[in-house]
Amino acid sequence: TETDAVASKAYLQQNDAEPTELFGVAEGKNVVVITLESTQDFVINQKVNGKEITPFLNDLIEDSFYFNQIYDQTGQGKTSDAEFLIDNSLYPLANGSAFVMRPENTYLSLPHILKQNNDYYAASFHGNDRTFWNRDDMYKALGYDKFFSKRDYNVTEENSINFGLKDIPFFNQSIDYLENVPEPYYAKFLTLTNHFPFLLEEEDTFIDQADTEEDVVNRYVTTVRYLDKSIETFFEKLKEKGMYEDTVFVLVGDHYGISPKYEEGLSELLDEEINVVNRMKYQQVPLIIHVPGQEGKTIQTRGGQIDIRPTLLHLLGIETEDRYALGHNLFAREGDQPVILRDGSFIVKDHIYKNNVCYAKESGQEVDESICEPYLDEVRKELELSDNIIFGDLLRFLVE
Ligand code: GP9
Ligand code: MN
Repeated sequence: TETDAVASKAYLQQNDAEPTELFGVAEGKNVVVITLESTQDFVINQKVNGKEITPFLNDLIEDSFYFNQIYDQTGQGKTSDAEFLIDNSLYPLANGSAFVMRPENTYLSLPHILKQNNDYYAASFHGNDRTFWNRDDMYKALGYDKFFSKRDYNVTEENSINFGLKDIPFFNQSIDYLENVPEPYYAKFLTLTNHFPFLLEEEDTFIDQADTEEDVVNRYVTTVRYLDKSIETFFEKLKEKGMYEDTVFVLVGDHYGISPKYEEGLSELLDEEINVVNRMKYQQVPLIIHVPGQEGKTIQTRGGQIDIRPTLLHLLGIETEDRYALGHNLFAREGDQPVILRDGSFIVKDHIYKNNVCYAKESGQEVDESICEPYLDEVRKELELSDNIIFGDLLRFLVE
């Protein structure tokens, strides 16, 4: 009801801390978001048989804000949940995909905010069918002006694999469209090739497979390497066309690639034992924010995909006070706020909480529940509030 909406409003507004010296450094720039399909943070700066899996991203990180403690907060909605988190700074649903279940809602999403502030044009680019994850419907609610989907690309048997159009031709063809998109723009690119079961052709293989007991893990390395190459090509083309300087880039892993079923292979690859703490670490996804001309920095602040929007808006110089977000600006995040995963587990500085058990990160051992207890209420309240907003369509009461 409207009363709930007003009550939520107070909570949602209490979020953001002090402005930092980075406020507005990317003001007015175009925004390019790239979701890195199934990319987990462990691939960054990781070598297999002496070769980097992500040489381009490793270089890019040197000149970027690289957040190396960011957790995957998606649920069953996979890529669509990652998009939901980025655009709304709300949690996805506990069951199903909000894209499929709540496309009729009013959202105060990133495209709407950018439209209001600087008349940004919003476009999403993806080589798959437009109905997948109900994107064609949901994008209207989220405020996208344009969705370039499979029907807009030249998709042939040669340039496709697995789910569809390969990432390199995807970026190549996308650039021609991007050139004609009105500026400033918010453009979101959803990559696809690095998707389970991680299939790749010989001609696209730039690194040897790993040699663990799990073929899935062995192949994963090669498809991540291909994704890295596709981003390199994209950046090269953007530079050639003079479309690089005026853009802020956000690259983020959408969710895990190696499911618990194949974790033995991962443990072999990384030479780490499988325990609850390492498992939680494998839930981390890379978050790279690249502002051309800004000095790079690795930032250890803990966070999740929900924090991307407030962090980006900070760089764009857009006040977040009235933005109804559950995320926090990662440049200013203070104290020991828990990073909350959709299943109710959470991570704080020295502890993690998973399946109703509290663990010390350092030892991996179970500790007394009273240590995690002080966070439980906040965690429950925050997930509940997010669900109430979505199921009650509460943001419709708050639109100015
Ligand atoms: C398909 C893409 C991949 O369009 O979103 O699907 P997912 O990673 O969500 O399984
Ligand atoms: Mn995905």
